[in-house]
Amino acid sequence: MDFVKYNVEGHIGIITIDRPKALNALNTQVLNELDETINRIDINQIRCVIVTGGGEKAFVAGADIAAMSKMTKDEGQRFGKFGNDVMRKLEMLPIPTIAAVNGYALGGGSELAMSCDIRYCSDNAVFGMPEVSLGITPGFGGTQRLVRIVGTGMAKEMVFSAKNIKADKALEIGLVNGVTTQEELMPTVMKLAQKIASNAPIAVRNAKRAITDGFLADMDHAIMIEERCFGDCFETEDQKEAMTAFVEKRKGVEFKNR
Ligand code: DAK
Repeated sequence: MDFVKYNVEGHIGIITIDRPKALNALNTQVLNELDETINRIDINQIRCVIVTGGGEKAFVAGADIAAMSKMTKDEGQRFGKFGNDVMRKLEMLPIPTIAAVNGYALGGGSELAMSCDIRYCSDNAVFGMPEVSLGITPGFGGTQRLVRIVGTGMAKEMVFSAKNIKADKALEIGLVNGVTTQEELMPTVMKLAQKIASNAPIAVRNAKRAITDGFLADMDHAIMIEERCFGDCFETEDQKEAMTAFVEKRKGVEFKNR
């Protein structure tokens, strides 16, 4: 792979969009490689995935404008559909995902970060939805995910004005969960990923499913989704062992993902 790196550290998978000369902009090749990388993630081993950008300036500075500038309508539609499919595949990964936003996250870059469950950023990060300034609408789910994360008023202001926001504002509006220095970003996110990975993997996956699926459902249906996810955990060895350990006052349960 030329532009997407995948490293595994224990139970953590780290995806790096690594095209720093173009500020990690997403062209068809990058999206293809990201798609293949997501397909390769072994969810029996990996319990949390981190997505970040190569270099020190950008997470992802958007879809590749040079490539898009020459696209026909059909090519634009295919590009948009494929990008959307990849973002959706990332969003629907059964295990938690964290975006470590280490610089510019514009357009498709913001949309990639928003396809992750959790976002942290460095203090040099810049978020924005500049699409309308380029004559297009957000096309990788930005109009839909931003509104669900920050609410309609703020999402509409960002999308209609194409104004960028800095890390402190992103924190204030809930677009990110935390801001660190650049040096501290990966250690902070790794620590969170390890904490997630130390919990019962099937329970974490079921909790992700309950939150994601339930969020889009009406409350009666959402509660049923939660009940199913909760009930399923009682078929697992990890639940039996964790609760038995508690009753027997044993510490340090090693979860088996079974
Ligand atoms: N695409 C292509 N190349 C890019 C790029 C991008 N988005 N962003 C940066 N680069 C390249 C620059 O062209 C430059 O290349 P060279 O000239 O060195 O060859 C290199 O990266 C370094 O960039 P700069 O020299 O511009 O660096 P600066 O520090 O001066 O400025 C910047 C950084 C991030 C403010 C600036 O690069 C910038 O404004 N970049 C563009 C940001 C942007 O507007 N991004 C959003 C793109 S719109 C669709 C679905 C989705 C989308 C579209 C369609 N369908 C449904 C069809 C998504 C759209 C978007 O993401």
